[in-house]
Amino acid sequence: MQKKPIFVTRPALPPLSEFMEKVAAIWATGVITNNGPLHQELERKLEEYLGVEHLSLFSNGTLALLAALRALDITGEVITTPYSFVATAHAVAWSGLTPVFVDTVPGGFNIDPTKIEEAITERTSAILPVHCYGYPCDVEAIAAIARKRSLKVIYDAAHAFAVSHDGQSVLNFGDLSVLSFHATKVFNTFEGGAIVSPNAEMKARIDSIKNFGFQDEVTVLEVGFNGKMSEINAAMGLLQLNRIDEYIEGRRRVWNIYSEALEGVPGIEVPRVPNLSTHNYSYYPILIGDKYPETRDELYERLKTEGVFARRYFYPLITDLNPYRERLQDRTFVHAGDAASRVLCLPLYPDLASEDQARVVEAIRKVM
Ligand code: T4K
Repeated sequence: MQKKPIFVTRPALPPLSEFMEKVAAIWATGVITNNGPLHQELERKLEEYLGVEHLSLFSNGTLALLAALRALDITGEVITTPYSFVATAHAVAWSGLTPVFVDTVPGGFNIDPTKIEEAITERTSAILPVHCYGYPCDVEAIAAIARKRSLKVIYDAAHAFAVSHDGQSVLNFGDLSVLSFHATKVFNTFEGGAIVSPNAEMKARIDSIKNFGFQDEVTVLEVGFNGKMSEINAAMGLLQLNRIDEYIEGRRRVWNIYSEALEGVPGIEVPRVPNLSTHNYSYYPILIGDKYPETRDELYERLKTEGVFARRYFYPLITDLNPYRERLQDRTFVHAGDAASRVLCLPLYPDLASEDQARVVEAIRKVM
């Protein structure tokens, strides 16, 4: 008999009745998009919850990345990481800019600040690091380089919802931070995203860029696009926000069960919670080493036959994908390559049933 599939994630969903009430309210007003009341309420409530001052909602994280690059007038080359979802590099390339890839730290998943300076040229204008799996980058080292070399920093914080660093939101570091509210994320609005800005002027420019560049009915300030979030997505966000602490707590519970069950299994490296930050438990990336009887890919394939759909985020490296391979400078990505060849993200979501999680653990342990 085919086993019930267990996916890498399932979206947390509010009760349908609550959602339908919100839908009815939208129907009653007839305001379904363009900075409607729910959109405004969600921006305010997210600012409050996340501990940030100025947040602009978007229809997805990728468009938010494009708007962030435009809002800071980035030109030429952008230093980024090969170890991410392809959207990070796509946003740079789609903007007509050149991504310049820098390796990740040994034993970690984020860009290595000690390798950034050697990648800077006279064309470099920004750094686009990723807080991969919600682990904060070395924001202090990156800020020091940016200051010294007059570069802008945009954090791809798609995984970093509700993550704090050194006592404050990690979204307050850098010039801008970009979030994703996709279905697979800790906080989802079906599709969605946001930019966190340091001041009201920057938020106003970003809000204009995502609305075709309009300032008012008759004034278009610049070439913008349509990146607006609809009222239906905002309604979903408001309901999700009511339960977000519960969702994160559910994730923490699942995370801890994995760590207890897998710690000490030869050849399995379990992820650590970073000391200085409040974590969101967005992913559970294990690294498969030589002492495990199967390679990562053998394990990945076998798990699938057992109905466990773990994912190799982020394999292949972006630098091994067709659009980027040919642009490669003379650089190697030893540590990012090592992580990409050994990583496996295990199923993790707030209401992962304990018997399903036990199936995942058993499938991993049984070849020992
Ligand atoms: N920067 C970073 C660092 C990112 O990770 C991402 C997105 C972005 C930027 C761009 O943000 P957005 O423009 O997406 O807002 C997923 C997501 O589509 C993507 O948002 C995410 N990163 C990436 C890491 O993962 P896939 O192709 O792996 O998704 P998919 O459809 O295979 O879904 C994985 C599993 O989730 C499915 O097996 C089942 C479950 N699922 C998925 C969806 C969509 C559901 O249960 N329900 C659903 O509706 O990319």
